[in-house]
Amino acid sequence: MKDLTNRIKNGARNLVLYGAVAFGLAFGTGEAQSQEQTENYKHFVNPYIAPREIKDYWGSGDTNNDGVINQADATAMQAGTANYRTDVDGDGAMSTSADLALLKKYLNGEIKYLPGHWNKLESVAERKNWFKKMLAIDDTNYFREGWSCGNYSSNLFYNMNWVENITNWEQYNTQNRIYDLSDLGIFNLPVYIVSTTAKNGGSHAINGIFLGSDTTFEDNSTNFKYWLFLEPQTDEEITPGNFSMDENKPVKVGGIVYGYSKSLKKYLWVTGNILEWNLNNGTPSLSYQSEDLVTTRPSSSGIDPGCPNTSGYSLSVFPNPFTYEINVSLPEFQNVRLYLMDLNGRVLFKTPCIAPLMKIRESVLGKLPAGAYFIQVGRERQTVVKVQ
Ligand SMILES: [Ca+2]
Ligand SMILES: [Ca+2]
Ligand SMILES: [Ca+2]
Repeated sequence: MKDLTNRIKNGARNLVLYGAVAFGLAFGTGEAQSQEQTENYKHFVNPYIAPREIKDYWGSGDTNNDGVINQADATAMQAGTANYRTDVDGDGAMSTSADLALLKKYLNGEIKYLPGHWNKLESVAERKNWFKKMLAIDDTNYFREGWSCGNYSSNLFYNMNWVENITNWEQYNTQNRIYDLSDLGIFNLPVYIVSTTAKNGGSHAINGIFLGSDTTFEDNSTNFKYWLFLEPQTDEEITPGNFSMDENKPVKVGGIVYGYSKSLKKYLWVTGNILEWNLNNGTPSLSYQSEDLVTTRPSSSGIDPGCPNTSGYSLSVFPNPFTYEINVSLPEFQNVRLYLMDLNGRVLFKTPCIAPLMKIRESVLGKLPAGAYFIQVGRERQTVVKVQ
């Protein structure tokens, strides 16, 4: 790590990235809800989803880049077409027989999504696995003479995330032309720039991505522990107390975004933060969140895909009160999960809903103490009471 320490020391002198401009200055109350809000901004304040609604990104499976993933893409792969979109297993090798086999599985419905379809991924493990693969492919961690930590962090942000119209940004043209923009947004992953303080006291810039939680009710973007932080100079994971993150200094998540300011009546680029925590011996406490920050996973992302249809239907749970068994009746097949939780939202049991009538049996319920619990299916929640 000596090499990294020296590079950070050298770089820290140049680090003048953040702190002066917050989104609040450019996007006051209500302004971000404006019709004139840019796509870039809408995605920037939503750490759950890919930065762009496109198919032109690493591993998408859209071999011929026509915006649709279908048989023509498999045919083109079979005929030898190879590009970054054809590396659907994310191993860095394009258009291999393994990639083709995986794409075919997706096309014939054997799998619901490809490993790079970020918005559809259903578990932390899937998201972490794909992000690590893309990080291994991305070359930001290769040494560049004269770069500061902020340069590495910005470079990873550009490659993973995106900035709309960046070449029209005055600051880009005066200060930032050192970046190779041929990879701008190529990975289409919601990676942010993270401002920290290094253990030597210097301002430092690293990166982070929200991987979320498999427990729906903890899957909140303000929850520090569900972010993965990394050192873009080495690709290593960072936790409080590592050299790159002093465990007693603030951690700020942000980046660069193109948006519309109603007060200034113009489109502009802003550097700023969507989230800040104070660390105290490594324990985070939230100190700022953008008023536009999205804090629940959008149902269209593929989590609980039946959710949009579940609002308003009545969940039938019986008997209630219960002793050893609960039946949960759905009006029709719903591709959602069923959760049993305590009153603090802690998940005690979960299962996919595979039939209109679900049973939670004695093996699960027998050992629960008497008291009140929640049953949650999709967005519907009911209180049930266990009696002895
Ligand atoms: Ca296609
Ligand atoms: Ca591959
Ligand atoms: Ca890398």
